[in-house]
Amino acid sequence: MTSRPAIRPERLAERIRRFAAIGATGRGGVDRQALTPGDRDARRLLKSLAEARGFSVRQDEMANLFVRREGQGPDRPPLLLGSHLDTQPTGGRFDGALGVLSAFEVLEALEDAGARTPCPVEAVAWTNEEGSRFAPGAMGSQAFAARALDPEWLEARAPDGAVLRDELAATLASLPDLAPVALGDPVAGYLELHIEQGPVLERENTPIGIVTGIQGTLWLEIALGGRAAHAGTTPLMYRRDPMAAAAAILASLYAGVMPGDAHARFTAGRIEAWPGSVNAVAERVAFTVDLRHPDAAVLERLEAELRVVCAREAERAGCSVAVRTLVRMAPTAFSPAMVAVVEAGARRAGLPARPIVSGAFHDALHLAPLAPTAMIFCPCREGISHNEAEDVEPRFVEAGAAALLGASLEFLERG
Ligand code: HGY
Ligand code: MN
Ligand code: MN
Repeated sequence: MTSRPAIRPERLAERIRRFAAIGATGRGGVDRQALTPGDRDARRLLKSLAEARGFSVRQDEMANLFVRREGQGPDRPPLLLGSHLDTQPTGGRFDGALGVLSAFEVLEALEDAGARTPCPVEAVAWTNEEGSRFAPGAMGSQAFAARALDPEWLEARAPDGAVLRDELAATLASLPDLAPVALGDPVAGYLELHIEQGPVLERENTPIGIVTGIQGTLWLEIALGGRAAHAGTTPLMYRRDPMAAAAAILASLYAGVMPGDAHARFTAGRIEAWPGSVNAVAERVAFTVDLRHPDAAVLERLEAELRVVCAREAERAGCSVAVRTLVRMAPTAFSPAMVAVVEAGARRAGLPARPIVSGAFHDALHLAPLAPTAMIFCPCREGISHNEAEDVEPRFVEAGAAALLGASLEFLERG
């Protein structure tokens, strides 16, 4: 090693600005949803930055994108650093991108220092982490860990009508001639830097969260079927109104069931009515549920209570009800050895840190069964995320990247 690898904060800040411009919204956020032209533009930019530094770029059949810096043992499994480049429809500049660009910054810091690493180090951008355009979320990392795509995913339709099969093919084709990576290729270890997306670290003015695990996540679609009717002539007692059933279900869950547990996170984020006419009782109403909890048994109990409420209120309204599971992710604990690497990395960078459990799921959840895995959090302003106002103080961006570099060096030195 000719010099100590070091993060260049201004270079990283400039990268974050360049990527935030791809899909920039008028309110300071980013709309760069998975497998859209904007997603492809970001991938092309990452590839060109990588090739300018002599790194190799590869992708697998789920379009997960790997930027590789060779080590002394080219056949040894790589240390993977990464996150995602896709965003929510009204997302922020840092959710996902901070992790991918800080991972790239670590590769550059190693390259700048002429560092010789025992194994390759790769920055990875996982496909479709958000899951808002095509469910489930964390699709790319899930396929990588399962060593296969779920064929059902290929038929998934986005709210704009696009079909995943076509969008994936277009994305793969947008980076022709890349060397292939097999899904599930061996990985020596995985580290992910991400914004906390909650208020804890900022409130404590702690620059680094040592993420010990991720809470459980359940996504459901509740579909209610009734009978379309005239809004003006049909008395309420003659109706079979799925909107009335949905309202009763949501009122019962928001006001009754969920407040009973301080750790429960219940969200109905999307609701659709068909035919959607102002003066016709709906025939069908469907809404999504995102339910989370750190305790698997409690999550199971809350799901059971939710299903009872759905059946009861649908019956009261004379409607049918179908509950479809879109995503089921069990609570995950990261490997203590890798958590210790993150702790040592923060110490090495001279950064105050504290343990924390992630309320959001991340690609690290799927890597955890595959290889020693852990995450690093940095604070974001007022914990706001999945919102165009998402923001991170420059000092926390620098701290996060420095902790990622520190943890990477710790991991590489422990061999
Ligand atoms: O929903 C999540 O937890 C992730 O941020 N996509
Ligand atoms: Mn994210
Ligand atoms: Mn997100």
